Amino acid sequence: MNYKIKDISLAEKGKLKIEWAESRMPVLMYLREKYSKEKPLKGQRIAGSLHVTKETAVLVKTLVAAGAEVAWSGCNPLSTQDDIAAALASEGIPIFAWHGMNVDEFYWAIEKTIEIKPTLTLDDGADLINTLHSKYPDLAKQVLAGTEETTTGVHRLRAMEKAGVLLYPVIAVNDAETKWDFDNVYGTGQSSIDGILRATSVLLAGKVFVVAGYGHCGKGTAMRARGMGARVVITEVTPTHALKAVLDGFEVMTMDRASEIGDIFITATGMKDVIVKRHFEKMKDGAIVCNTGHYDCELNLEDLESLAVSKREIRPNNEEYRLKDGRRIYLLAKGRLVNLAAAEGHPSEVMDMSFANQFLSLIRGAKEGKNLEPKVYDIPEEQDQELARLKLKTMGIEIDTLTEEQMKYRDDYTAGT
Ligand code: ARJ
Repeated sequence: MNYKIKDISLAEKGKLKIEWAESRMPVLMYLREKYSKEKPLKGQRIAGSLHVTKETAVLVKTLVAAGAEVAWSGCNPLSTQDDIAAALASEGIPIFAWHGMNVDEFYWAIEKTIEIKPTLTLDDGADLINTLHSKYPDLAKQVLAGTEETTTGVHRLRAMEKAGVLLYPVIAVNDAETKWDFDNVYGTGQSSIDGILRATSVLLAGKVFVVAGYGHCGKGTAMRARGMGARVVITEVTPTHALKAVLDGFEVMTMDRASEIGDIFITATGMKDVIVKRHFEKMKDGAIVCNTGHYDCELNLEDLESLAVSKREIRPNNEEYRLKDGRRIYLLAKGRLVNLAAAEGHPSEVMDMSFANQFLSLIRGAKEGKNLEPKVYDIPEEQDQELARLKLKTMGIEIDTLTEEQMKYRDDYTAGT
C-alpha cells in the first residue's frame, strides 16, 4: 500500500517526538507491554482516521505491537504533523497524510486506507465510517466493529443508528468518563490556549475572552483562560449549560452582545454558524477569532471573506482580514481546530487515557464485534474505573477502598436515620 506524506527525511525528528510522548503515556505503554505477548489483534486489519500527532503514533505502534495490520489517514487537513507521518511511514505503516492537504486529497487519503479491507475502523469525526458506508457498503458489511473518538463523531453515528443505516457496531470512546471528563476538559483547555498563544503571542491577562459553548471543551477552555487572568464571557444555547456557567462565576450573554466587547473569540460548540456576518460587523479593531470544535463551520468564513477588502498572513496560523472601515480581524488556523492546527493537540498525559480506551475498545471489537448489533455502544464502567486506577498508580497516588461493612451499607436500602 505504500504511503504518501510530505517528506520522509523528517522521520528522525518525528521518532524523537514519539519517544517523548511514550515517556508521558504510561497507561498505554503498560497495555502495549501486556498485549504484545498475547497479540489479541492478530489477523485484524485496522483502518484509522485520526489526527497524525505524536500521541496518535504511540497508539498506532501499540496496535501493531498487539498484532494488527494498520493503515492510517488524518482526520483534518491542517492537523497532520509531517515529522510524525514520516516516522510512521519509515516504520512501514501505510500512512496517507500531510499538513495542508485539500479536501479532495483528504478523502482520497481515507479511501487509500480502505484498501486494507478493514475488519476494524477507528474514527475521529466519523468521516471514515461515512466514506465506507456511502461508497463501499460491501466492505462496510465485513467490518466487525469501529470506534469513535470525539463528540461530533458520536452525534453523527447516533443519527446514523436512528436512521437505521449503521452497518456495524461502534464503540463511543468519547463517552467514557476517562475521555470526556479529562481529554475534552483539561486537554482542550490547555491545548486551545497553547494554539492561541503560538499563533498570536498576546497577553491574556485583562482580555475579554469569549467562549462559545459551555460543554466539556468550552468549560476547560474557559477555566484555563480565567487562570491566565482573562475576563471570560460565555455564550450558550442550552439553558442548563448557561446556568452552570453563571454559577461557575462567568459572565453569560448572547453572541450579539459579546461580539461588541470581545478581544478573543473561540468556538467550542459542534454547531455551525455560531459567529456570522452581523457578529464580525460589530467586532472591535484587532479582534482575534478561532475555533476548537471538530469542524470549521462554527465560524462563517464566507461571511468574513465577504466583509474583507484585503487579507494577509501576518504570522504562521494568523491571517489579518481588513474590513472596509479599516478594522482588522485576525483569524487563527483558518478556523480549523486551533489546538491541533496551531499547536500540537492535547498533551500526551491526557491522551494516554483516551487512547488506552481506544486500544481496549478495538480489542473488544475484535472479540465481540460479530455478536453485537449495529448500534453505538458505551465503554463498560469497569474499564473506566480500571483505567483511572492505572493512571493514579502511574502518578504514585493511592486512594481508599470501601470496607466490607461499607459495601453492605451502600447496597442496603433499609438503612436510614
Ligand atoms: C490526537 C488529539 C490530540 C492529540 O481526543 C481529541 C478529540 O476528541 C478530537 C477532536 O477532533 C481531537 C483529539 N485530540 C486532541 N489532541 N488526537 N493527538 N494530541
